[in-house]
Amino acid sequence: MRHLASFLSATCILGAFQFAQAGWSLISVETPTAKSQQLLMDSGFNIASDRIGPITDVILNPGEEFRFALLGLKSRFVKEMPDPRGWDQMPRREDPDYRFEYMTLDQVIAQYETWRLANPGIVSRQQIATTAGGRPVWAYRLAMSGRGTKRAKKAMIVLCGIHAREWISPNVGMYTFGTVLERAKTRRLDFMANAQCDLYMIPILNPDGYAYTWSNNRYWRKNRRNNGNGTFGVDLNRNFGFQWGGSGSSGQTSSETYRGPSAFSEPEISGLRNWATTLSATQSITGFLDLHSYGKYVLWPWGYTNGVPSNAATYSAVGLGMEADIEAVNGLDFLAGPTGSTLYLASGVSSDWSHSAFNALSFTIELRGTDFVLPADQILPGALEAYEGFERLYFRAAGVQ
Ligand code: 0X9
Ligand code: ZN
Repeated sequence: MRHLASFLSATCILGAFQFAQAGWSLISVETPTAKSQQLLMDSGFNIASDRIGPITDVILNPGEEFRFALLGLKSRFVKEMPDPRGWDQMPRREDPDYRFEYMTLDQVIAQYETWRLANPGIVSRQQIATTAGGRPVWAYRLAMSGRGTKRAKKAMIVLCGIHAREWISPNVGMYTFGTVLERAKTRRLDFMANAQCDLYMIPILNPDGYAYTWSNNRYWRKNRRNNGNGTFGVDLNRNFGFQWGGSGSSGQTSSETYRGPSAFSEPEISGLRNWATTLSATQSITGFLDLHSYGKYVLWPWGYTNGVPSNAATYSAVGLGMEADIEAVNGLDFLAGPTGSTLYLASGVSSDWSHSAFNALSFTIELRGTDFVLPADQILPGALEAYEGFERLYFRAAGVQ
Protein backbone atom coordinates (compact mmCIF):
# COMPACT_ATOMS: atom_id res chain seq x y z
CA MET A 1 0.00 0.00 0.00
CA ARG A 2 2.77 2.34 0.96
CA HIS A 3 4.53 1.46 -2.28
CA LEU A 4 1.42 2.14 -4.29
CA ALA A 5 0.95 5.50 -2.58
CA SER A 6 4.48 6.58 -3.28
CA PHE A 7 4.20 5.28 -6.83
CA LEU A 8 1.06 7.30 -7.39
CA SER A 9 2.48 10.47 -5.91
CA ALA A 10 5.65 9.95 -7.90
CA THR A 11 3.56 9.62 -11.03
CA CYS A 12 1.80 12.88 -10.24
CA ILE A 13 5.09 14.59 -9.65
CA LEU A 14 6.40 13.13 -12.88
CA GLY A 15 3.34 14.46 -14.65
CA ALA A 16 4.20 17.91 -13.34
CA PHE A 17 7.78 17.56 -14.49
CA GLN A 18 8.65 20.37 -16.84
CA PHE A 19 11.07 18.38 -18.90
CA ALA A 20 11.45 15.07 -20.58
CA GLN A 21 15.15 14.96 -21.13
CA ALA A 22 17.22 12.43 -22.97
CA GLY A 23 20.64 13.63 -21.91
CA TRP A 24 22.21 14.99 -18.77
CA SER A 25 20.53 17.91 -17.11
CA LEU A 26 20.96 20.46 -14.39
CA ILE A 27 17.94 20.97 -12.16
CA SER A 28 17.28 23.35 -9.30
CA VAL A 29 15.76 21.62 -6.28
CA GLU A 30 13.83 23.21 -3.45
CA THR A 31 15.42 22.10 -0.18
CA PRO A 32 14.20 24.62 2.40
CA THR A 33 14.29 22.31 5.43
CA ALA A 34 17.09 20.36 7.11
CA LYS A 35 15.07 17.20 6.43
CA SER A 36 14.81 17.82 2.70
CA GLN A 37 18.50 18.70 2.57
CA GLN A 38 19.46 15.46 4.30
CA LEU A 39 17.15 13.53 1.98
CA LEU A 40 18.85 15.01 -1.06
CA MET A 41 22.34 14.47 0.36
CA ASP A 42 21.64 10.83 1.11
CA SER A 43 19.97 10.18 -2.23
CA GLY A 44 23.30 9.94 -4.01
CA PHE A 45 22.37 12.24 -6.89
CA ASN A 46 25.23 14.41 -8.11
CA ILE A 47 25.01 17.67 -6.25
CA ALA A 48 26.25 20.54 -8.38
CA SER A 49 25.96 23.40 -5.85
CA ASP A 50 28.99 24.25 -3.78
CA ARG A 51 26.80 23.99 -0.71
CA ILE A 52 23.36 22.71 0.19
CA GLY A 53 20.91 25.55 0.81
CA PRO A 54 17.21 26.39 0.35
CA ILE A 55 17.78 25.79 -3.36
CA THR A 56 20.27 23.12 -4.41
CA ASP A 57 21.39 22.30 -7.95
CA VAL A 58 21.57 18.67 -8.97
CA ILE A 59 22.83 16.94 -12.11
CA LEU A 60 20.65 14.08 -13.32
CA ASN A 61 22.00 11.28 -15.46
CA PRO A 62 19.88 10.14 -18.39
CA GLY A 63 16.94 8.14 -17.10
CA GLU A 64 17.26 9.26 -13.50
CA GLU A 65 14.16 11.48 -13.52
CA PHE A 66 11.87 8.81 -12.15
CA ARG A 67 14.12 7.90 -9.24
CA PHE A 68 14.51 11.58 -8.53
CA ALA A 69 10.77 12.15 -8.62
CA LEU A 70 10.36 9.49 -5.93
CA LEU A 71 12.09 11.83 -3.50
CA GLY A 72 9.07 14.12 -3.74
CA LEU A 73 11.15 17.31 -3.87
CA LYS A 74 10.04 20.23 -6.02
CA SER A 75 12.43 21.07 -8.82
CA ARG A 76 12.83 22.97 -12.06
CA PHE A 77 14.88 22.27 -15.14
CA VAL A 78 17.77 24.70 -15.66
CA LYS A 79 19.77 23.47 -18.64
CA GLU A 80 21.12 20.54 -20.57
CA MET A 81 24.59 19.48 -19.48
CA PRO A 82 27.35 18.06 -21.69
CA ASP A 83 27.82 14.30 -21.61
CA PRO A 84 30.23 13.71 -18.71
CA ARG A 85 31.73 10.49 -20.12
CA GLY A 86 34.73 9.90 -22.33
CA TRP A 87 36.86 12.90 -21.46
CA ASP A 88 39.85 10.60 -21.76
CA GLN A 89 38.85 9.84 -25.36
CA MET A 90 39.14 13.44 -26.48
CA PRO A 91 42.22 14.42 -28.47
CA ARG A 92 44.87 15.94 -26.23
CA ARG A 93 48.31 17.32 -26.87
CA GLU A 94 51.31 15.04 -26.34
CA ASP A 95 52.99 17.53 -24.08
CA PRO A 96 50.27 19.28 -22.09
CA ASP A 97 50.83 22.48 -20.11
CA TYR A 98 49.25 22.37 -16.67
CA ARG A 99 48.67 26.13 -16.72
CA PHE A 100 46.27 25.87 -19.64
CA GLU A 101 44.95 22.30 -19.75
CA TYR A 102 43.48 19.74 -17.42
CA MET A 103 45.55 16.60 -17.30
CA THR A 104 44.79 12.90 -16.93
CA LEU A 105 46.14 10.99 -13.94
CA ASP A 106 49.04 9.62 -15.98
CA GLN A 107 49.89 13.07 -17.32
CA VAL A 108 49.89 14.59 -13.83
CA ILE A 109 52.25 11.95 -12.48
CA ALA A 110 54.42 12.24 -15.61
CA GLN A 111 54.80 15.96 -14.88
CA TYR A 112 56.04 15.25 -11.35
CA GLU A 113 58.33 12.54 -12.67
CA THR A 114 59.85 15.04 -15.09
CA TRP A 115 60.61 17.30 -12.15
CA ARG A 116 61.97 14.44 -10.07
CA LEU A 117 64.28 13.10 -12.76
CA ALA A 118 65.58 16.56 -13.61
CA ASN A 119 66.24 17.48 -9.96
CA PRO A 120 67.75 14.48 -8.23
CA GLY A 121 68.19 15.00 -4.52
CA ILE A 122 65.84 17.97 -4.48
CA VAL A 123 62.68 16.24 -5.63
CA SER A 124 61.95 12.74 -4.39
CA ARG A 125 58.83 10.66 -3.95
CA GLN A 126 57.28 8.10 -1.69
CA GLN A 127 54.27 5.89 -2.25
CA ILE A 128 51.85 6.50 0.60
CA ALA A 129 48.99 4.17 -0.37
CA THR A 130 47.64 1.70 -2.88
CA THR A 131 43.98 2.23 -3.73
CA ALA A 132 41.28 -0.41 -4.04
CA GLY A 133 41.70 -0.01 -7.80
CA GLY A 134 45.39 -0.87 -7.44
CA ARG A 135 46.66 2.64 -8.15
CA PRO A 136 49.56 4.16 -6.20
CA VAL A 137 49.14 7.38 -4.25
CA TRP A 138 52.32 9.47 -4.26
CA ALA A 139 53.80 12.20 -2.10
CA TYR A 140 56.49 14.35 -3.75
CA ARG A 141 59.02 16.02 -1.51
CA LEU A 142 60.69 19.26 -2.47
CA ALA A 143 63.73 19.53 -0.22
CA MET A 144 64.41 23.09 0.84
CA SER A 145 67.75 22.31 2.41
CA GLY A 146 69.22 21.86 -1.04
CA ARG A 147 70.80 18.75 -2.46
CA GLY A 148 71.78 15.96 -0.14
CA THR A 149 69.81 14.02 2.35
CA LYS A 150 69.58 16.59 5.11
CA ARG A 151 66.02 17.20 6.09
CA ALA A 152 64.62 20.56 6.98
CA LYS A 153 63.30 20.81 10.52
CA LYS A 154 59.83 21.63 9.33
CA ALA A 155 57.44 20.32 6.76
CA MET A 156 54.33 21.57 5.02
CA ILE A 157 51.88 19.24 3.30
CA VAL A 158 49.73 20.27 0.35
CA LEU A 159 46.91 17.93 -0.57
CA CYS A 160 45.32 17.89 -4.03
CA GLY A 161 42.56 15.93 -5.66
CA ILE A 162 40.85 14.42 -2.60
CA HIS A 163 37.58 15.05 -4.46
CA ALA A 164 37.69 13.52 -7.92
CA ARG A 165 35.75 16.10 -9.94
CA GLU A 166 37.58 19.15 -8.59
CA TRP A 167 39.99 19.12 -11.51
CA ILE A 168 41.51 22.52 -10.91
CA SER A 169 43.03 21.28 -7.63
CA PRO A 170 45.76 19.05 -9.13
CA ASN A 171 46.60 21.79 -11.64
CA VAL A 172 46.99 24.37 -8.87
CA GLY A 173 49.17 21.83 -7.06
CA MET A 174 51.41 21.51 -10.12
CA TYR A 175 51.62 25.27 -10.54
CA THR A 176 52.57 25.60 -6.88
CA PHE A 177 55.19 22.84 -6.99
CA GLY A 178 56.70 24.14 -10.23
CA THR A 179 56.87 27.70 -8.91
CA VAL A 180 58.46 26.79 -5.59
CA LEU A 181 60.93 24.47 -7.31
CA GLU A 182 61.98 27.23 -9.68
CA ARG A 183 62.30 29.79 -6.91
CA ALA A 184 64.17 27.45 -4.61
CA LYS A 185 66.60 26.54 -7.36
CA THR A 186 67.32 30.03 -8.58
CA ARG A 187 67.28 31.40 -5.03
CA ARG A 188 65.25 34.29 -6.32
CA LEU A 189 63.52 34.12 -2.99
CA ASP A 190 66.38 33.55 -0.65
CA PHE A 191 64.31 33.21 2.44
CA MET A 192 62.21 30.57 0.74
CA ALA A 193 65.23 28.54 -0.31
CA ASN A 194 66.63 28.85 3.18
CA ALA A 195 63.36 28.44 4.91
CA GLN A 196 64.13 25.04 6.35
CA CYS A 197 60.63 23.87 5.61
CA ASP A 198 60.27 21.04 3.12
CA LEU A 199 57.26 20.98 0.86
CA TYR A 200 55.37 17.71 0.49
CA MET A 201 52.91 17.68 -2.37
CA ILE A 202 50.30 15.00 -2.85
CA PRO A 203 49.43 15.42 -6.54
CA ILE A 204 46.20 13.39 -6.43
CA LEU A 205 45.02 11.67 -3.26
CA ASN A 206 42.05 10.03 -4.99
CA PRO A 207 43.42 8.53 -8.22
CA ASP A 208 40.61 5.95 -8.59
CA GLY A 209 37.99 8.68 -8.46
CA TYR A 210 40.02 11.02 -10.65
CA ALA A 211 40.49 8.40 -13.37
CA TYR A 212 36.75 7.68 -13.18
CA THR A 213 35.90 11.35 -13.80
CA TRP A 214 37.91 11.19 -17.01
CA SER A 215 36.39 7.94 -18.26
CA ASN A 216 32.90 7.56 -16.86
CA ASN A 217 31.46 10.45 -14.92
CA ARG A 218 32.88 13.96 -14.85
CA TYR A 219 30.82 14.74 -11.74
CA TRP A 220 32.11 11.92 -9.52
CA ARG A 221 33.29 13.09 -6.08
CA LYS A 222 34.17 10.09 -3.88
CA ASN A 223 36.66 7.27 -4.27
CA ARG A 224 35.47 4.07 -5.97
CA ARG A 225 35.10 1.66 -3.04
CA ASN A 226 32.55 -1.02 -3.80
CA ASN A 227 30.09 -0.60 -0.93
CA GLY A 228 28.66 -4.01 -1.71
CA ASN A 229 25.05 -2.93 -2.12
CA GLY A 230 25.17 -1.50 -5.61
CA THR A 231 26.57 1.81 -4.44
CA PHE A 232 30.14 3.00 -4.81
CA GLY A 233 32.45 5.37 -3.07
CA VAL A 234 33.42 6.93 0.22
CA ASP A 235 33.83 10.68 0.60
CA LEU A 236 37.51 10.73 1.53
CA ASN A 237 37.05 14.12 3.15
CA ARG A 238 34.74 12.58 5.74
CA ASN A 239 36.90 9.53 6.48
CA PHE A 240 39.56 11.05 8.76
CA GLY A 241 39.57 9.74 12.31
CA PHE A 242 39.14 13.00 14.16
CA GLN A 243 35.49 13.51 15.11
CA TRP A 244 34.63 10.89 12.50
CA GLY A 245 30.88 10.28 12.18
CA GLY A 246 29.68 13.69 13.34
CA SER A 247 27.50 16.33 11.73
CA GLY A 248 27.92 16.99 8.04
CA SER A 249 28.74 13.40 7.19
CA SER A 250 26.47 10.54 6.25
CA GLY A 251 26.15 6.87 7.14
CA GLN A 252 24.25 6.20 3.88
CA THR A 253 26.49 4.51 1.35
CA SER A 254 24.80 6.30 -1.55
CA SER A 255 25.45 9.72 -0.08
CA GLU A 256 27.91 12.15 -1.61
CA THR A 257 29.25 12.62 1.93
CA TYR A 258 29.34 8.92 2.94
CA ARG A 259 31.95 8.71 5.67
CA GLY A 260 32.86 5.05 5.14
CA PRO A 261 32.29 2.08 7.47
CA SER A 262 34.86 3.27 10.02
CA ALA A 263 37.40 6.02 10.64
CA PHE A 264 40.42 5.70 8.32
CA SER A 265 38.73 2.78 6.55
CA GLU A 266 39.97 3.93 3.15
CA PRO A 267 43.51 3.08 2.03
CA GLU A 268 44.02 6.64 0.72
CA ILE A 269 43.29 8.13 4.15
CA SER A 270 44.98 5.53 6.36
CA GLY A 271 47.98 5.68 4.02
CA LEU A 272 48.13 9.45 4.38
CA ARG A 273 47.86 9.14 8.16
CA ASN A 274 50.59 6.51 8.41
CA TRP A 275 52.94 8.38 6.12
CA ALA A 276 52.40 11.75 7.86
CA THR A 277 52.76 10.18 11.30
CA THR A 278 56.11 8.66 10.32
CA LEU A 279 57.16 11.98 8.81
CA SER A 280 56.28 13.82 12.02
CA ALA A 281 58.88 11.77 13.91
CA THR A 282 61.69 13.52 11.99
CA GLN A 283 60.14 16.76 10.81
CA SER A 284 57.66 18.98 12.52
CA ILE A 285 54.57 19.34 10.33
CA THR A 286 53.77 23.01 10.75
CA GLY A 287 51.56 23.68 7.74
CA PHE A 288 48.79 21.81 5.92
CA LEU A 289 46.76 22.94 2.93
CA ASP A 290 43.93 21.04 1.25
CA LEU A 291 42.93 22.35 -2.19
CA HIS A 292 39.30 22.01 -3.26
CA SER A 293 36.86 23.64 -5.62
CA TYR A 294 34.75 25.58 -5.72
CA GLY A 295 33.38 28.61 -3.89
CA LYS A 296 36.21 31.07 -3.12
CA TYR A 297 36.76 30.33 0.55
CA VAL A 298 39.76 30.24 2.87
CA LEU A 299 38.76 27.85 5.65
CA TRP A 300 40.27 26.72 8.92
CA PRO A 301 39.18 24.41 11.77
CA TRP A 302 36.87 23.40 12.99
CA GLY A 303 34.68 21.66 10.43
CA TYR A 304 32.92 19.33 12.87
CA THR A 305 31.52 22.12 15.02
CA ASN A 306 30.85 25.84 14.92
CA GLY A 307 33.53 26.34 17.55
CA VAL A 308 37.15 27.29 16.96
CA PRO A 309 40.45 25.85 18.25
CA SER A 310 42.38 27.52 21.07
CA ASN A 311 44.74 29.27 18.62
CA ALA A 312 41.83 30.88 16.78
CA ALA A 313 43.56 34.28 16.82
CA THR A 314 46.52 32.89 14.88
CA TYR A 315 44.14 31.24 12.40
CA SER A 316 42.30 34.52 11.87
CA ALA A 317 45.51 36.46 11.35
CA VAL A 318 46.98 33.97 8.88
CA GLY A 319 43.65 33.25 7.18
CA LEU A 320 42.77 36.90 6.66
CA GLY A 321 46.30 37.47 5.33
CA MET A 322 45.83 34.61 2.86
CA GLU A 323 42.48 36.04 1.83
CA ALA A 324 43.97 39.49 1.24
CA ASP A 325 46.90 38.11 -0.76
CA ILE A 326 44.57 35.99 -2.90
CA GLU A 327 42.17 38.85 -3.53
CA ALA A 328 45.03 41.18 -4.52
CA VAL A 329 45.83 39.01 -7.56
CA ASN A 330 42.65 39.38 -9.59
CA GLY A 331 40.27 41.26 -7.32
CA LEU A 332 37.97 38.27 -6.80
CA ASP A 333 36.15 38.26 -3.47
CA PHE A 334 37.08 35.32 -1.21
CA LEU A 335 35.55 34.64 2.18
CA ALA A 336 37.75 33.56 5.09
CA GLY A 337 36.62 31.89 8.32
CA PRO A 338 36.28 28.71 10.34
CA THR A 339 34.79 25.91 8.19
CA GLY A 340 31.72 25.09 10.29
CA SER A 341 30.41 28.61 10.69
CA THR A 342 31.58 29.94 7.30
CA LEU A 343 30.68 27.09 4.92
CA TYR A 344 28.89 24.22 6.65
CA LEU A 345 29.53 21.56 9.25
CA ALA A 346 31.70 18.73 7.97
CA SER A 347 33.12 16.00 10.23
CA GLY A 348 36.08 13.75 9.61
CA VAL A 349 37.73 16.33 7.33
CA SER A 350 41.40 16.62 6.46
CA SER A 351 42.27 19.88 8.14
CA ASP A 352 40.52 19.10 11.44
CA TRP A 353 42.65 15.95 11.55
CA SER A 354 45.95 17.62 10.66
CA HIS A 355 45.30 20.36 13.20
CA SER A 356 44.57 17.89 15.97
CA ALA A 357 47.18 15.26 15.06
CA PHE A 358 50.16 17.56 14.37
CA ASN A 359 49.10 20.96 15.57
CA ALA A 360 49.82 22.09 12.01
CA LEU A 361 48.30 25.35 10.82
CA SER A 362 45.67 23.67 8.67
CA PHE A 363 43.70 25.31 5.90
CA THR A 364 41.34 24.41 3.11
CA ILE A 365 41.04 26.65 0.08
CA GLU A 366 37.95 26.41 -2.06
CA LEU A 367 39.30 27.71 -5.35
CA ARG A 368 37.52 29.93 -7.84
CA GLY A 369 34.71 28.73 -10.07
CA THR A 370 30.96 28.48 -10.43
CA ASP A 371 30.90 24.78 -11.24
CA PHE A 372 33.14 21.73 -10.85
CA VAL A 373 33.48 21.83 -14.63
CA LEU A 374 35.54 24.95 -14.99
CA PRO A 375 36.87 26.14 -18.38
CA ALA A 376 40.59 25.54 -18.71
CA ASP A 377 41.24 29.25 -19.18
CA GLN A 378 40.45 29.60 -15.47
CA ILE A 379 43.37 27.41 -14.41
CA LEU A 380 46.11 30.01 -14.61
CA PRO A 381 44.26 32.88 -12.89
CA GLY A 382 43.06 30.40 -10.25
CA ALA A 383 46.58 29.11 -9.73
CA LEU A 384 48.08 32.59 -9.46
CA GLU A 385 45.52 33.39 -6.76
CA ALA A 386 45.95 30.20 -4.83
CA TYR A 387 49.72 30.44 -4.99
CA GLU A 388 49.64 33.66 -2.98
CA GLY A 389 47.52 31.98 -0.31
CA PHE A 390 49.87 29.02 -0.27
CA GLU A 391 52.93 31.24 0.03
CA ARG A 392 51.55 33.20 2.97
CA LEU A 393 50.87 29.94 4.80
CA TYR A 394 54.21 28.44 3.77
CA PHE A 395 56.22 31.34 5.17
CA ARG A 396 54.23 31.18 8.35
CA ALA A 397 54.72 27.41 8.62
CA ALA A 398 58.44 27.90 7.96
CA GLY A 399 58.59 30.45 10.73
CA VAL A 400 59.86 33.24 8.49
CA GLN A 401 56.80 35.45 8.81
O1 0X9 B 1 32.56 19.39 1.71
C1 0X9 B 1 33.78 19.38 1.58
O2 0X9 B 1 34.46 18.39 1.78
C2 0X9 B 1 34.50 20.64 1.11
N1 0X9 B 1 33.73 21.32 0.11
S1 0X9 B 1 33.61 20.69 -1.39
O3 0X9 B 1 32.64 21.46 -2.15
N2 0X9 B 1 35.00 20.87 -2.13
O4 0X9 B 1 33.31 19.31 -1.28
C3 0X9 B 1 34.71 21.58 2.27
C4 0X9 B 1 35.28 20.94 3.48
C5 0X9 B 1 36.02 21.84 4.36
N3 0X9 B 1 37.20 21.14 4.59
C6 0X9 B 1 37.94 21.14 5.69
N4 0X9 B 1 37.66 21.91 6.69
N5 0X9 B 1 38.95 20.33 5.70
ZN1 ZN C 1 36.13 19.22 -2.40
